Parts: sequence; structure tokens; C-alpha cells
Amino acid sequence: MSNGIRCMWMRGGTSKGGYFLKAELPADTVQRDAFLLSMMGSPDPVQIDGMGGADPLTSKIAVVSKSDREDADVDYLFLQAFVDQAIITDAQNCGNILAGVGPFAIERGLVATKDGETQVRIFMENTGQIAVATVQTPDGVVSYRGESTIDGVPGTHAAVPLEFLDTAGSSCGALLPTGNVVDSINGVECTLIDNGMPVVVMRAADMGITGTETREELEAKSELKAKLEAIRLQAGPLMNLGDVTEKSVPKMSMVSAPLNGGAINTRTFIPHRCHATIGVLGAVSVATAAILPDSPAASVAQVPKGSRKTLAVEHPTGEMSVVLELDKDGAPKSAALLRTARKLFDGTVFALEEER
Ligand code: NQM
Repeated sequence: MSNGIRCMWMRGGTSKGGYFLKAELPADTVQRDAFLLSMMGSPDPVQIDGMGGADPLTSKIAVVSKSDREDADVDYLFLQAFVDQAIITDAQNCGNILAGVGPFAIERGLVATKDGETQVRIFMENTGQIAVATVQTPDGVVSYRGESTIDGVPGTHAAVPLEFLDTAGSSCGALLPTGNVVDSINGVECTLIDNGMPVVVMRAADMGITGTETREELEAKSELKAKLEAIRLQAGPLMNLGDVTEKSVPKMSMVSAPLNGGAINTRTFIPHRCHATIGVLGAVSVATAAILPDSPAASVAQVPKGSRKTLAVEHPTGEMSVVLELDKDGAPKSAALLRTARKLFDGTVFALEEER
């Protein structure tokens, strides 16, 4: 293995991380993870000796390869590098980092472009499902410039619409892995749901918060964090995720009535830091919980009518609109939303181990 590895640093949605070609990383996962931890600067709360931004949202990795599948152009494996622990986990997917996968795959020559827009079909290895990303490619070249905005990112950028097909039960085997819309854990009513991301959805009021607190205010509440973790550790096995002590799922979303004309308001722990916004697939799962009659989320949500619903999921810095398509029985069929992405840097990244 060479001293360094080619890597593109990108913002995908409201997250940021390193994008690699699978063939350029060590094939051995122990060696791969040692490299990735070192280049990120983990474990260290400030990641001073690496590329990570001292936040789970900026300590992310995409591993991309050309797909052998008939129904996909590329395969995408998401890896979360923990900030302050020596953990690289593939136990979750990431819809924000996904937004950069289409542009990255085109830039690395894995996908041929069309003039105008290019659709990239992406097999998400973490959950075994397909997403379709539409990338702006005027004259066949990726463009990051555009007029689209997403809350949590300053300025305007080229739109990268994402469509998810069949996300129900992505990691837990079923949309409602316990078979219930409501389970009670430590006396708190929860919906244990997985429509692309395993999430425990609870009323903010039942957790002793209003749901209007800032990220910083919530992160300072050590009693709240202990209560959330106690519920999470019990929810993991109930959601078929096993022992989740060292996993970044399930996410913990506390919901309340919308404040700004949206469908529902959220504060989400991912799972130990409070999200600055909300994850893409996390938002899809919360929006889905909101359409389930008698769920804690439904009790506070404003849900539009019809089999194609746009639900604005409010979060600490704005909202994320999820378009849910339901089948004739009212079950979720597909989900779509808008992201943007930006290439920040393309070069070679080094790990300390490599230099010895
Ligand atoms: O839920 C953070 C993010 C995410 C995940 C997290 C995500 C998703 O904002 O699809 O995007 O929940 O760990 O990048």
C-alpha cells in the first residue's frame, strides 16, 4: 500500500467527509479502518491530528465502486468514524453523504454523463437498497453551481434530488420491527421505526423538553442524555439491531408540534450528539412515524391528505421536506427529497500508520 490514498473531500447535504474509490482503500477491513481512523484523527474530541471536524456530521466516509448489479450504476458503502472513540461502523446508512456519491462517481469516471442531467442509480450496501440521484451535468460535466437551498447550508447550489425505493425495514427487517406502533420503554411511549434509518420517535414533552431548545442547550442536559441512552440500549435488541452500545443506531428523535407551518418539529440525537438539523433517512423515518395513526408523532403532527404527501420535518435550523408516496393500503412506497453537494478538495490523504 502506498503512503497515502486518493480522496475527495465533499459536503453532502448537511454533512461532510472523505469519498474514496473502494479499489484504492486496503481490501482488508482491519487495515482499512486503521487507515480511516488515523486520517480522521480519531479517537480525539477535537480530531486535531486528522481531517475530521470534531463532530459526527463531519467525520464521515463514502466508499464507492462500479456496481456489478443490473439495477445499479455504483455501490456505496457508508462508514461513520466516531470522533472520540476508535470505532468505524457500517451499521448505518447516510442520506446526506449519499448526495455527494453521484457527483463523485461521475468525477471518477464510473458513470457516463448526459448533457443536462445524469441519473445515477446507487446501491446502498449498508442497507441493500437503491437510491436514484439526479446530478446536474451541463455539457456532460458535473456542476455544483445552482439556485437550490437547503436549511443548514449557507448559499445556493446545484440541486441533487434523491429518490429512495423500498426503504422500509432497511436495517431492522420491518418498518415496525416490534410489530407495534407504540412500545413503552422506561415509561416513555416510543415508535420503533425503520424507513431507511432505525429511529426511536418519542414526544419531546414526555422527555421533559419543549422541542424548541437549541442543539447546545440539549447537549448540556446530562440527565436527558442518560435517559435517552437508557431507552436506546433497550430499543436496540427490540429493533433487531442487537447490542447497540458501540453502534450509531438507532437515532433518538424527540418530536413536538410544528412551529413554522411544517408537519412536525424534531430534536434528534445521533445518538450521543444532537443533530444540527436531521439526517435524510432519519427524516424519512420520522415523517413515516407521523402518518401512523395513534403514534406519539401523529399526536403532535399536521399531516397533509393524499397518497403523495410532502411533510416538512422541522429541525433546529430550518426544515427538510420529505415527499412520501403511499400505496393503496397507505403503506410507504417511496420517499424523495432535495439535497445539494459540493466538491471541496481532491488529493491524497495520509494516515500516521502509513509513514512508519
Ligand atoms: O439519516 C446523521 C447525516 C446523518 C445521517 C446521522 C443521514 C440520514 O445528517 O440519512 O443523513 O443521523 O448520523 O448525515
